[in-house]
Amino acid sequence: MKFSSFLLLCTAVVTSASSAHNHEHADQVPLDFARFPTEPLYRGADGEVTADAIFSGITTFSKLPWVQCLTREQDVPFDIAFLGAPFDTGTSYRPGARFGPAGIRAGSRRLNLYGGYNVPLEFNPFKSGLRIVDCGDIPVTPYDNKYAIKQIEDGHKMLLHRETFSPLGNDSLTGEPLVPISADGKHHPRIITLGGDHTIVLPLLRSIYSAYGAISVIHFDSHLDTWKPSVFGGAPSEQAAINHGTYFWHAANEGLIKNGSSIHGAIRTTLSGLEDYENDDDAGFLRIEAREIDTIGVDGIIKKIRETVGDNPVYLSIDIDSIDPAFAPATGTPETGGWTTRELRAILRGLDGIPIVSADIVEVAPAYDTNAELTTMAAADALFEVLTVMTKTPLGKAKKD
Ligand SMILES: *[C@@H]1O[C@H](CO)[C@@H](O)[C@H](O)[C@H]1NC(C)=O
Ligand SMILES: *[C@@H]1O[C@H](CO)[C@@H](O)[C@H](O)[C@H]1NC(C)=O
Ligand SMILES: [Mn+2]
Repeated sequence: MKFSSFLLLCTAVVTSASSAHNHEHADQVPLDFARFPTEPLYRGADGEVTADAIFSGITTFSKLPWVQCLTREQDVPFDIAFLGAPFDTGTSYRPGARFGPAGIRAGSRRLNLYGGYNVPLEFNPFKSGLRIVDCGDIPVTPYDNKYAIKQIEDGHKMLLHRETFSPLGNDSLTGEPLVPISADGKHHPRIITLGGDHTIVLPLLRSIYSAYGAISVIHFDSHLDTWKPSVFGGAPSEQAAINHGTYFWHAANEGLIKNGSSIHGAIRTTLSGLEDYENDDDAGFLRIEAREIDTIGVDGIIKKIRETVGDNPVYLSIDIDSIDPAFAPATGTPETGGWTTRELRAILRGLDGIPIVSADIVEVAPAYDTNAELTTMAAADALFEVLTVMTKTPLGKAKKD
């Protein structure tokens, strides 16, 4: 009995490795999946009985297959990768986001192939035909920020320039193959980075630039993060100048952000003065204040975002502190008066159809969480919306005649 189920498992592994593209979702079978007919815990719609339980086993994001993308398994193609960046030595207040990747993975246990149908978006991202994997974490030194930032850029870039597993498909109107939307004309897989404090977005945008050029950014955060180093902690040294309040200032000055088609949402921080907003304008961003949820509402916010980014390729960065600390307390610099988890999730679903080329969630510091794991669960659920939107939207456009 044991031996035959072992054989079954081997067959499944061999099949998924050798077949080009199958519609059985073999690639998305949860990590610790095992057939075990005598002690059924779950019976799927097709009568398949498994011993896989949501509270058991090794924890990857959504129990996705773990691929050692940066080391031993560099030849395994994928379409979307989750990737941890456990860096938190750029924070100004509470440290601890280095445990974010592990925490967010733990918060994602209940989201997987068998329970992954997103009701409002009417789609199961794990059954999209795309191959989604968890690549583990980028090795990040906690002793040298300059080196760590380079490690994050190089790790992300390595994955971004891999072959994709799935072809783009054909345009539904013309039947012609879609062409990539990248600046270099190539196909690129998408990466969802688990932070880490927000500093990591500087090396991530440097990597994105290598494939897409300057990119439109959608940024959910209670803070601007476009502060000049002289205003935000950067006075002592060149290294202090790169931190979680200044990385967008550096990114804008390096030309990584598309001016005028990038936008912040959920802003509610106090300022050094109104000149912070002038400085933010110079960095190329429009702003949606957190309190606009009470005036224009979720639909108005979605409309403003869509008008700003148009049909540009978009990089999405989510600071968990965009959510109110009542719902997501475990973060580096909490600000009251934020959005509910429900509101942020609805806004993320409103991005459906926007070509999001990569994304991150940052500033999750699990040590400050409740015993009920509110924050890590909110982070994982927000990413579930992002993953659904991504899998519904191919990174291609119709060929122009
Ligand atoms: C796309 O169209 C090509 C012909 O241009 C065809 O060979 C291919 O099977 C189509 N692919 C899909 C996914 O329909
Ligand atoms: C973005 O455009 C505005 C308005 O034209 C300009 O003032 C600002 O310097 C630009 N920012 C960057 C980073 O190029
Ligand atoms: Mn923030």
